[in-house]
Amino acid sequence: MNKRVITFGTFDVFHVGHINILERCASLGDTLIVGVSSDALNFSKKNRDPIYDQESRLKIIQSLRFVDEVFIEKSLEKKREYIEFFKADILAMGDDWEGRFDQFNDICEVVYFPRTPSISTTEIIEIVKQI
Ligand code: C2G
Repeated sequence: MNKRVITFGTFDVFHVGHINILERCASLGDTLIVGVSSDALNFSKKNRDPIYDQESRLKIIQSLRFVDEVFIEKSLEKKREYIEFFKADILAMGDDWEGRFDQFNDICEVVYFPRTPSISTTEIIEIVKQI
């Protein structure tokens, strides 16, 4: 059976932590689907605009060889709809979201991977600001 894996993220200022999680997600199945947070969703979560706009972030994710399908995630509340629409067997996320998506266990397997230590978009922005 073709196993379909779905994951979500902003993936702003793309870095190796993003690659690691996407590679891990891809290793769980045959098809990897990635929901990229819209600019508006990102603003509502983080209270700032992303550095790269949603079309650029989508294009970067789409160009990765282990990513098969991409779409813009418009609302955090629509996870169940997205999982069903894309017929995902597995939802995988980094463990900063540990426990937050367990409610979807009734329609798919929910997996959390450890975050890559010592790298984040926020830290990169802070470092660049100081240069
Ligand atoms: N990540 C990671 N290691 C890092 C940084 C990020 O494993 N050092 C993972 C996160 O755990 C997440 C993914 O990379 O699974 C994307 O991270 P973000 O771009 O920060 O995404 P976020 O804003 O958490 O959006 O619906 C959920 C949201 O869209 C997730």
